[in-house]
Amino acid sequence: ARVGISRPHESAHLHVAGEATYIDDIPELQGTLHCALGLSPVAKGTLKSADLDKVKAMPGVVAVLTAADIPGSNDCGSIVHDDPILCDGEIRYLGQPVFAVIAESRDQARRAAALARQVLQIDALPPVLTPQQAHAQQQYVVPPMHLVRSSTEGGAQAAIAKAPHRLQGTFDVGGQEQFYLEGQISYAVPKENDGMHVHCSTQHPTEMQHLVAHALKLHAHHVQVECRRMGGGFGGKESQSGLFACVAAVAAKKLNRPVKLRLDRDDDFMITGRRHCFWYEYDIGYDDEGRILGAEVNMVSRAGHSADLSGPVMTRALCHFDNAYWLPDVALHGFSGKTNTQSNTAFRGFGGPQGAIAIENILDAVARRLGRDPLAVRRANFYGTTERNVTPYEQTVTDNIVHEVVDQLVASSDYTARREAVAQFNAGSPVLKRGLALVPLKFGISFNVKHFNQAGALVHVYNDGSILVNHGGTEMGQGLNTKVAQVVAHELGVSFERVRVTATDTQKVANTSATAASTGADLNGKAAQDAARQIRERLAACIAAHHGGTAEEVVFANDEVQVAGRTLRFDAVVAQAYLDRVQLWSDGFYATPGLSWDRDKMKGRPFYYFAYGAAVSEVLVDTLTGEWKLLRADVLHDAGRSLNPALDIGQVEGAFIQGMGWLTTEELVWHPQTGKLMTHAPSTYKIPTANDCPPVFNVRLFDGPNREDSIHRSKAVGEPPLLLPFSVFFAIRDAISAVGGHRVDPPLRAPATSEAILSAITAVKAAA
Ligand code: MTE
Ligand code: LUZ
Ligand code: MOS
Repeated sequence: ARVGISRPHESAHLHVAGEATYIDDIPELQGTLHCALGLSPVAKGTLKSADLDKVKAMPGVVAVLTAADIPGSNDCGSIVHDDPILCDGEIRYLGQPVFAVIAESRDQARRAAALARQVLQIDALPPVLTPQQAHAQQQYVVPPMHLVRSSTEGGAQAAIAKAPHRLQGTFDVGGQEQFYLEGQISYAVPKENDGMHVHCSTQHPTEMQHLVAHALKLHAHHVQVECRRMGGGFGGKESQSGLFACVAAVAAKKLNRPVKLRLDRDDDFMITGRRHCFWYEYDIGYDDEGRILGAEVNMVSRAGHSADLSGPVMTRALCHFDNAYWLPDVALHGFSGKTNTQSNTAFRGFGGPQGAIAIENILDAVARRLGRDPLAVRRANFYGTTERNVTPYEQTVTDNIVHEVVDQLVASSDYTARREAVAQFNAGSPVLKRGLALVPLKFGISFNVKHFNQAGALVHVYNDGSILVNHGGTEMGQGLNTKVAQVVAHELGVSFERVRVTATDTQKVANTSATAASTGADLNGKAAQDAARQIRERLAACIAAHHGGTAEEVVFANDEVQVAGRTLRFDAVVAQAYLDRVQLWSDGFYATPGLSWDRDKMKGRPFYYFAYGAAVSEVLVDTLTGEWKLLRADVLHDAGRSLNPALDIGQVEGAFIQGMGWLTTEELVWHPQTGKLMTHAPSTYKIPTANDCPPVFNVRLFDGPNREDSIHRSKAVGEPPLLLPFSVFFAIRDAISAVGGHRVDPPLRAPATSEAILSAITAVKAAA
């Protein structure tokens, strides 16, 4: 078997040797020019004038372009078309690109672009910066959404009113910068007869192709977009690589020279959006066991100046408020607040984490009020397997394994004994407090936009027996190409080394979806399998015709082919098939079955299946300084029958630490008057480092196949584990709760920075 086994990432040896080619490593063509963007120094207003002659006079500058230079539409919006490439007169956020400088060198372009602060005359208006402000003004980027399920007469409010206990409150969760190591970059090369070839670091080459074609007033067939790999995407290159692809292409077209646009890290922070911060208002009814009987929740996100993917992000947030819990009566309302900030976008989890952390925070608060272990309250609310198993959006949960996952993790992590030990430690330790928390997850797999759930692939078997695979997915470090190559090798019964995967290219597979929603291997793996299966069947028919027996009896394994009692080399079979004029290449296609979604009612089956997992974290908090440490984390995660356990464990570990950063150290601060993002570099924006990994980090995969017919019964693994570090946040909350003898519910916001921890401790002490 070539699937189900651990093997290194197909480019690992190139990554570690610095030999993997990223866009900036492509040798530059003669005549290449460099681009930098002039950014608005004001968050909201009207552009009055721009003295661009001053910019043009700078050394090395070849041209300065504005919106007027775009031959087609000045729009790089994805889904909703409300996103100008360059400012059209209305200033929407501080950092918005207003003009593009094209110069002989990158340094010259950047120096000239930096004149933006001096040459732009803007009539400034006060900006709207927070989700609360936008909500108060009913200013949204997409219409409000409502997900309602009523089991009780009168719905959620009636259920809350009747419930034995009631909890009302608010909660704040911050945004997060993707911080891909390779920043946004595009290199556009004009081709003959109106052609344009764009090398772009993007999760979505097809979308880039469309945006560039529209901007240049060309057709899709004029534009080729190619990406061998990204140095990380994390959702940040799903739609937002578009602006840079368009600017580079517009400049290349206008000047008829190759143009490269590579952002500086600070500019990347100032221009592009990130994970949406959320603000919640909730009203909950619950019983003595902590079971949630009714929930009415407002979720308000900071969408930024345009829609981008904020609508689908909010849909996923609303569809993940249930997490692993059955909620009979809910009324959930999603508001995507329009603010004068960068346009927020996809980030690992795509609103799912923001939806699920709200119910987790509520359950934690309910447990504190009842004086019960939060794990007991969580368990009391779990989805059942045959009843209590319909989600608020009316999808039946048929694959629930949350009970098994949690039971196994409770045992392997020694949860019960450690809960005791933590209590004992805290009883004797007035300053340092320990905290422990176990949090489960359930995450829906499929794009919540149905037609995105399709993929194509192209497999070539050359007549020397070597194999080349191309598919619509993109490689961003997650190991997609490795998994797809494994699937093809398995299907043709050949060694992994025989299969080579090439760059994603819009001229090879057309009309692809973003590599997103964790569906890369599910979709492209199936499409590549389909292509490989067709070639195998043709080879089998050919070789059976020579040696006897039926095509169905031919076995492909270990680079050999068994037919009618003989064993032939795979190469020899391929060579024979070529002589027989058998087609040795094939396309393949896949569309996820069984999906349905009514956008207006927010009901249907948006997900093919669910991925599950759970984590236990133990922390130590210094209650005088707010400093803390993760002492130990235990994870059990469901990747179905993993295609490659080593890659999947890498994804789980990476997502855990990345999610921990979101919930603890990564804080975004916009200046309350000017609207300037103050945390626009690693000096002030703190992502986790190797030192933040816990000294004990036990990560295991749950053993069990996907109940749906996914590729080799595996499950998507890219995003779901981002929810695992909720356990870190709630362990910190548990330690703070210990300060008040667990009699006061800590008002802790995320990220739980040391400042936030101290402020929660102060509040707990005051109330205790
Ligand atoms: N892993 C690495 N190393 N780099 C990335 O950029 N992106 C994540 C996840 N894991 C990412 C990653 C996100 S946001 C998604 S949606 C999935 O990978 C996409 O890839 P997949 O569908 O092939 O899992
Ligand atoms: N839905 C989703 C989407 O669940 N994940 C995504 O990444 C996405 N992207 C675009 C539109 N819908
Ligand atoms: Mo991932 S946020 O779906 O790119």
